[in-house]
Amino acid sequence: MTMPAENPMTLLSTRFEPLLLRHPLNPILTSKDWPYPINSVFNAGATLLADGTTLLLCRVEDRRGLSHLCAARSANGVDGWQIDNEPTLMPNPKDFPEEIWGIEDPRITFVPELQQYVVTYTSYSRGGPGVSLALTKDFRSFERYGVIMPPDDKDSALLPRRINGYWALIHRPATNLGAHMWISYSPDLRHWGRHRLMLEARRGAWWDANKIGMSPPPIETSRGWLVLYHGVRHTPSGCLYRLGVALFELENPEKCLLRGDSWIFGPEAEYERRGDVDDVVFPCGYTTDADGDTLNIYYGAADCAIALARASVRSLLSWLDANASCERRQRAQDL
Ligand code: BMA
Repeated sequence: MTMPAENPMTLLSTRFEPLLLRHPLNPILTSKDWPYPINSVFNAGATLLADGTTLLLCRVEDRRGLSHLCAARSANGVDGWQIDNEPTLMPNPKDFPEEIWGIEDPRITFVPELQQYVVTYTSYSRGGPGVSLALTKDFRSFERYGVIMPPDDKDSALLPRRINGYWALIHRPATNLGAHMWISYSPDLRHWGRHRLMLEARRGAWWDANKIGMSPPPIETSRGWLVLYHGVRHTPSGCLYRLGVALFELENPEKCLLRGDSWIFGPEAEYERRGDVDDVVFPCGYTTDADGDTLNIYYGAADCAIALARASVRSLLSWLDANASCERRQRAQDL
């Protein structure tokens, strides 16, 4: 009998210790917390400011159905949020027509070389979702670079440093043949090329078949870039968004070293299972505690609220060692 490449015995021996622990105060932000009328708040980018404040750049859906971004700041990253009294970054379709139906799902990368935060986000237009980029020093004023990856493309984040002299962007172009994660390189953040397939959606019955996308920006560890990604399972009663993990080579991030076979986090709590879109956990950001190991992962729950789960980099890496198969690239004609 031919064994599938991913060894089922690995799965049978897996003990499902939770790797991401939900915060007891979840959900930590909902529309009720907002200082102006909105429909929902979810999918937030996250970063630590220089003074230790946690900043979330939240996707806020207004009561027309269009999204903008709004900043919320907290001293402990859990409660006491100071939310901007008005939208922080609004779509600007006059100058950026690709934003006509809103801007969504920001990911934040602090780039030491630029001493700025680079925000990549989905700009939604008649052509579909595309990837846009903006720079900021303070999350009050932004320099927009406009659309950097045309539709249909989303789920992007910049790596915080150059790789072999080039900026590297992970993103998720979609075609009717599937939606996989790609990486592209640029000398100046404006012109992108050397596109490479980074991680493929699996096929058939897998939890991450057909459609995957990066979730928060990659986490740099001594063993490689740790990447949390979402897999979308289409079921007769809707989509199921779950989270998996993979590890990529530090100086060659298109090379996958390890990929977990099973998902590590999925919708279970009531606020994840029921909302505007049921059964969705969708992290777009994380911060790291001073111990250098504890991750605070901020995720959208059922497209209605923001929740927090904690994880340990060390545990994620040991779990991958025990539960991952080495990623095998399929031949180009299989795509
Ligand atoms: C994805 C994105 C996310 C959203 C999710 C579930 O395609 O649009 O913003 O949270 O669907 O609706």
